[in-house]
Amino acid sequence: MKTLTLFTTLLAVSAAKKCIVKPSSSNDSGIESGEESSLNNLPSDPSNPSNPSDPSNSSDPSNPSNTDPTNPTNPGEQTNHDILVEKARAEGKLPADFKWGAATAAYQVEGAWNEDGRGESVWDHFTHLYPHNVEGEEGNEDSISGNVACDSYHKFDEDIEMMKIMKATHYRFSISWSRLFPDGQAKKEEGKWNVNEKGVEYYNSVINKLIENNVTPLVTLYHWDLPYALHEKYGGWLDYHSQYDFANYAEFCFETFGDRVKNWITINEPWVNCVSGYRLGPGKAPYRCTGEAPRKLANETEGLDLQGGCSYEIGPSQYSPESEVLEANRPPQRLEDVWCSHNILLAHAQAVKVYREKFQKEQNGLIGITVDGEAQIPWIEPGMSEEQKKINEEYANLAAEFRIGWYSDPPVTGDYPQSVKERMGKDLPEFTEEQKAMLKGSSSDFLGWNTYTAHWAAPIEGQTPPTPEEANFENSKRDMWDDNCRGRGDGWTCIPPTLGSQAGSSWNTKYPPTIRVGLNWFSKRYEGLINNGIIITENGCAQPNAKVSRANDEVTAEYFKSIDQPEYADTYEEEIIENEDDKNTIIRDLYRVDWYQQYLENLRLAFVEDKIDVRGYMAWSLIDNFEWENGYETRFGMSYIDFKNDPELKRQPKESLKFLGQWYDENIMQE
Ligand code: GBH
Repeated sequence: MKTLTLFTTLLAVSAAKKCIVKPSSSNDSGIESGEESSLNNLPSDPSNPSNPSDPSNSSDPSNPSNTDPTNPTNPGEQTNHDILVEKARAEGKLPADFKWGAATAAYQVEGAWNEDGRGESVWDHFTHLYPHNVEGEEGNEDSISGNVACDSYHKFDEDIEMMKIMKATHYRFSISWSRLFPDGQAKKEEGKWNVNEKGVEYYNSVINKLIENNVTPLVTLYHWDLPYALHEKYGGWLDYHSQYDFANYAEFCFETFGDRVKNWITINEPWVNCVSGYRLGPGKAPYRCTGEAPRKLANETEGLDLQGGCSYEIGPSQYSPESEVLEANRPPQRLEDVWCSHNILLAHAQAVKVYREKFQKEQNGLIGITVDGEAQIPWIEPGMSEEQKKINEEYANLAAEFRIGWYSDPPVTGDYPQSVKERMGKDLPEFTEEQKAMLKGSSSDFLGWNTYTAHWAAPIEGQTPPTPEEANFENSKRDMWDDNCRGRGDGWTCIPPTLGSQAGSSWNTKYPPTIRVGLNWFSKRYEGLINNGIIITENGCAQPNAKVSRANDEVTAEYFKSIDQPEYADTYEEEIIENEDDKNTIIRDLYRVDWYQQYLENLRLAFVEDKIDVRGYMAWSLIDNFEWENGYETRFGMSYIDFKNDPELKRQPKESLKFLGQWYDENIMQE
């Protein structure tokens, strides 16, 4: 273990000092880049007049030190938050109103999938229909679905005990839409909602228990568990009606829980929901695959073979009011992920509109979206010319506009990035003027960002950007490389070097400056447009396990030494790897401790030195849980659950959970 401990301490210091990789220089934010920029018509007034009400003066009643947000109508005036920030920066710490906690999602933890009137979600339906799409024990349905998961539906008290160990001030959880509205359609008739009362009881008790325990709820309305009924009715997010059903469901939640919930996230990770669910192969429900699946299951998805797990099962869909109605049970189509993204962004905006118009003034809460996306690191090689470095920096920004800006620009600035529009051509749906006005500022209260891994970016040699005539989905990124491996063998296997060491999930590599690079990127790009900063709504890793290949370690280490960043020549000893038969290897999660230590140090520096307005950090995840297609043995939790042998599903704190409690004491101001 020596190597790791030593490495951990060294790293905390050196990562902190050296490794902020700046986003590309002159052209980095896309804002000042003149004609090229989608953002050159930004309003000068950050208070977003397009929003019917603004969230000024709201406060978080359950957290008295937290007098969010700043008051945009008096920009000169010092708020309570500003004072806390000043005090904290002077001590090199995070402020006393920093939102500190852990995150989970309903389908991954609740279980009780068919109890008390809960309706089926796409995840119930598709894990049951295609059991081979999830890693687990053949024939053991509970091991390949969220049927039981952590049973938080019955064991929420135990989850709270875990929060206390890390000294959480906040807890991020999601509401299962189909637990409240089994058919997905919330309706209010004669003052009464058609809601499943048992579901309401459950979330009321979760919220009340949190508040009793001084933990502030941060609630996600949608974390990928679309009611199956809406998939069957109109193909879910492919149909533009989904935005209205989502807004109705959201309205119920604001009306019912908004007296106590002051922090709302509309949608979790629209990219993953749409790209993994509707294009990349059968990783995520509803298992639509357009055959592209470059990195996974390439053979099995050939010919859109149902046995490969791609599903034709879908309702008739109308992408937009102008589109034709596509027939039910059709094979997956080109651009489904693009339309899903379009409609889910509109759904977010519709829900925010409801909140702003009917609830925010009175309830004084905040609302925003959570996007995911790898911060993009310009590829460098020893001896690379300054000119090439510059080009790579430009491509890093371009790659970030595709990967992140596609989802974060519309809710902030009101439209897709200019680069995405130009390169996608007619394949990118357009927002109407009315929709742009509705989108603009819809995440101006705060922006949520889930950050795990970074990607390198650079142009691809011999390729040119698409001309306007060539602009379409397929050509849009043809000259752009962005990945955390240098290359991909047989469509999936990673060719080293990798960007950081391999954690316990194939895509999950450890590169701690990620968080600082990304925070700087957002902050530049949206300067003056987000009133209450950025919240890291997820960050974490799966401890390396038996499934992880370490074949790349050496080449990766050599590479980082060759570019003078030896601190990322990350190596760890065999004993760090989880062994399902020895729970000590799982509880002593030193790889994860090191991850948190380094990422948090980068977060601290982003706040203290770069003066980034970052307001919260939610670790993923509080407890081991259902890791989607990777099942239960890819563990992101800071509390151990022995899913295989313990029918009680007892939670046991790992080292990392205690480490976070200690980090809180040492790095966050107490007043
Ligand atoms: C989060 O997303 C989820 O919100 C959470 O539910 C989940 O449990 C947690 O991660 C851990 O996985 O290889 O090209 O397909 C993580 C963000 C972004 C990570 C996309 C995986 C895969 C890219 N994800 N990434 S690709």
